[in-house]
Amino acid sequence: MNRTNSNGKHTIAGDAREMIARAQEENIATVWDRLREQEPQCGYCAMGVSCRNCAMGPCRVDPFGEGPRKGVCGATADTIVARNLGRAIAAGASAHSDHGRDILETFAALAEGKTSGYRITDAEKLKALARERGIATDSRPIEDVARDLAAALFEEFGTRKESLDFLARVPAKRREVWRKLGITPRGIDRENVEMLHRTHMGVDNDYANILLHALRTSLSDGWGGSMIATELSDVMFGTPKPVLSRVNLGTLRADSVNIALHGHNPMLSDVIVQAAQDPELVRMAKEAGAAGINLVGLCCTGNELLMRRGVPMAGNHLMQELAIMTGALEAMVVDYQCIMPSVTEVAKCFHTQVISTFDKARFPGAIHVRFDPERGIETGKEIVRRGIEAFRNRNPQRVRIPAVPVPMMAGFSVEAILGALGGTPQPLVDAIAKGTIRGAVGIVGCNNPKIPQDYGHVALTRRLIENDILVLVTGCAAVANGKAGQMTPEAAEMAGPGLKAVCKSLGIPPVLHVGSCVDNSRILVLAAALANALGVDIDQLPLAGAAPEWYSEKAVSIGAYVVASGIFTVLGVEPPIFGSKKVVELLASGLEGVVGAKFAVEPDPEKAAALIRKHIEAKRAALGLPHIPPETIHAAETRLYAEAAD
Ligand code: SF4
Ligand code: MSK
Repeated sequence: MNRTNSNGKHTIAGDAREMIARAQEENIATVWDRLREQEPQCGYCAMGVSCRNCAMGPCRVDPFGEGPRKGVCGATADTIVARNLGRAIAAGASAHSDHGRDILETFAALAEGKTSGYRITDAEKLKALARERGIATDSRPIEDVARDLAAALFEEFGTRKESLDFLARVPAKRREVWRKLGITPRGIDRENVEMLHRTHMGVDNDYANILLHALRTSLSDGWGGSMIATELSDVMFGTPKPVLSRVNLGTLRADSVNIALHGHNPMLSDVIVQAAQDPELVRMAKEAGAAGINLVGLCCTGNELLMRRGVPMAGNHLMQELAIMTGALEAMVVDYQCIMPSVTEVAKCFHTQVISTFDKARFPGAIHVRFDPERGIETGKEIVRRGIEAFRNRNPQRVRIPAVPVPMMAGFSVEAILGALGGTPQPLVDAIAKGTIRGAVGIVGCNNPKIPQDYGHVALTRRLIENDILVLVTGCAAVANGKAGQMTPEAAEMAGPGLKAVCKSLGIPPVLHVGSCVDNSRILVLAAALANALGVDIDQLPLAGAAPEWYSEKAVSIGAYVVASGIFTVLGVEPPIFGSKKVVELLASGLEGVVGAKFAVEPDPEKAAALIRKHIEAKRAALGLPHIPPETIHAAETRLYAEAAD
């Protein structure tokens, strides 16, 4: 294959550029090469008007020209686009919620005393979760409370309830919006199964009705499955507190056994962190000639470990192949989600062992070490031992570590943010009311090779903080900002005068790392707390969301639950909906009158920043707060990262 030689267009990150150059030298295929091989990608699929939901198809309809206007069954472009979007949301919501259930199963086993390597780290949070559900906590052994809480949370997945328990956190006005629309999320599994049922041939053919249920399905993720994952991970592994760490491929060490923890679920990776400190294993590593055992994170498993344990972060989504290309990685331990099947192919060019760990996520070419909570610590040790053995096969001539790590601060759980504010959201409310901080934006989601890696995240974030807008980040957006040096307390210097003063007085960065992608539930909780403090609905607040480089179905679900919760959201990558004018109109306009928020699509982060600023100032005006007239806000003339984006 003729490899691309335009790595400057692929990424703004120096470590990535160097490794892409190595891939070209050594003729190793990467995600960018495979994207180019796929081009031109199917226009019908890109517009969302292809359907293979039954064996009378596959069908594709032509919403504009001479081609067929309906599928074999008679489905129109509107129906097909809405069905495809609904199925994508169900897949994303299922991924988050199945992750949540896996955590819950381990938590339930812990409560029964059947695990090894796990403990209740935040008993206060466990009790608070129990009290939210009316479970008695006084004078009871913590294991009993945990058992009752686990039973109550299993019920959240079922079919017999009218509403999820976490909805008690939602402002009453928002709950009423959902009740009137009939989209109050009930059981998590129920909404997802119903979404698949409705999109079967010959069930729900009304695009608007399909999309309403898609919102309901996404809400069962944000206020259900994802929230369970976040809250129980905090209980078992600790509620994050601010922590200083490092990021980029420079976190790999030439003198150490390097093990990367990749995927999304912290259950096994957390015990691997414990195992890597085992004196016997450290001794083994030294005997093999290494200075020690160095763990690094990739993607959201990395974010989980960074948030709670300060484990350094090797990179985000598009770095997974490139981390192997350093020649310094002994093992890549994968759980699930966002792990490219290609990693086992790239690993064949080096000494790296790819170790899969979940029976539901197997990778041909990987070694499988099965996760079992009853043998957590033993499994963790076995994996570390394999990494040490692989170190003996390392070829030092092949090691090329391309960067010096950049410091970054993480660990901003809702509890940590409120703690920094003195225990209540009031100081943040006051700062927003005065205009010192204009508003807050959650920038979330992935990397996508269709966009220069990190460009969307970094440029949008920079523009917002310059304009006194506090930015909360999760997932790959957080890692991108970390690599760009925008996540240290010193980065307050990059912010506008108001935000800078607040950050300096609190010793925090202007860009707060809130966690992994299930931890977008923390952003919902914080938004609800702000709305409750002001006695308004979430859609009245000067807030916005953005997913500048999203790629996954999970991101579609996140975007949907953020909008359904009342927060305007800007996407940097076009979703496959443009084959239906009606669907586009509903999502980009009509939803505003229904849930008080809508989507926009804007690939240029400079223009996205202007859109978001206008929105925030309009919300400020509606609340009677000092504001800049939105019509005076335009995209910046000069571009910070224009060179990389060209
Ligand atoms: Fe074609 Fe209808 Fe079957 Fe889809 S459901 S593949 S549009 S016949
Ligand atoms: S989803 S944010 S690619 S890891 Fe967590 Fe995956 Fe990154 Fe999206």
